[in-house]
Amino acid sequence: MTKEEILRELQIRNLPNIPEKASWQETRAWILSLFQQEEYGWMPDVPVEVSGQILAEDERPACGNAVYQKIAFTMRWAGGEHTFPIYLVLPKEKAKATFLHIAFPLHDPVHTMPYEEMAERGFAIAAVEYVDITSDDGDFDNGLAGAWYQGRQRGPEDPGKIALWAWALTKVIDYLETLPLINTEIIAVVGHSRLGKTALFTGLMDERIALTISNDSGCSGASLNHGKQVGETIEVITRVFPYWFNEKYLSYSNHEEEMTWDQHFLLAGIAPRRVYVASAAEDSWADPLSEQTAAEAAREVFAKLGLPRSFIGSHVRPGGHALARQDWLHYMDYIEKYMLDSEKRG
Ligand code: GTR
Repeated sequence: MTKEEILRELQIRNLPNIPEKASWQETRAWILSLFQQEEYGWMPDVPVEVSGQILAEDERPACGNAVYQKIAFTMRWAGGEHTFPIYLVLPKEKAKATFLHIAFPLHDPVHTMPYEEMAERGFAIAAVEYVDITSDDGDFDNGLAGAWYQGRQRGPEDPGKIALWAWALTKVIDYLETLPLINTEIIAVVGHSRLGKTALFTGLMDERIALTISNDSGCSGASLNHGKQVGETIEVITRVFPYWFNEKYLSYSNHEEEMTWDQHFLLAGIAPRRVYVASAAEDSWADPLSEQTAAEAAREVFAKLGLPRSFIGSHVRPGGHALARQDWLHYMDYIEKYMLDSEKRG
């Protein structure tokens, strides 16, 4: 798709504007509340202690002698705790940047992670298989959901599964901050599809994340609801996956055009930190044109804050719905080009 097509979409979609508050800080706080209140649910707000125990460790000669570790990570709060694995790949020297990957099961060949290449280029990886946090279904009695709710009935504003996965990721960052070989100045959170939605919400919530990467996140991720012509709608997603969201979001089903907000608010709300919106040309269910139009709408907000276009990176690669090697190469190139060499920032 061309830039002209995206700009034309932006004109015809008639998107709502973000209400301006006295300062960007206030606007951002308003956006944060909006997405917790209306879509994903309120992220639990309790003090959490984190710890990690190395379960397995070895050196990987095939990827620049990077060290691989499997960690048993525990998050603990007054009255509850949950333990799940984090998979770490640590380059020999302190990493130039760290990918925090909220991943589908890593043995699934559709969801590539070229960790050898990543480690050789000096990136650290912290990967979490999302269902180890809590299951991807309407059961709130297992994993982190079970430990948090402890059989309590979920209220209309309480977190759904996306918010719980995101909450866990913010706590993983607490732990990563204790590891000397990890670079926490440049943390890039990455997720694909439902986990792209999760990555976006995590990036909105946690200001320690320097780059938030949405890979084919689609409906209720980077895609817009206003002017929807193709792909998944709120009606479909809340019917098939109601447990990803809070109850409030279900009320927007078939009322998209009346909404006073849309998903570009989420992308914009991450400013002044960076965002990357990746799409796949044949991924019509996620609606690549809509994802890129949202990125363009958010760029307008970034521009008002004096941030250059490149603060929202993007690509549309050929092919279908997947987190492909080509996507990872784009992410590494982007970080190297815009975030590592301070003279080139901008
Ligand atoms: C689909 C869902 C999408 C997307 C996708 C995925 O079935 O409708 O919103 O999240 O799953 O996660 O692969």
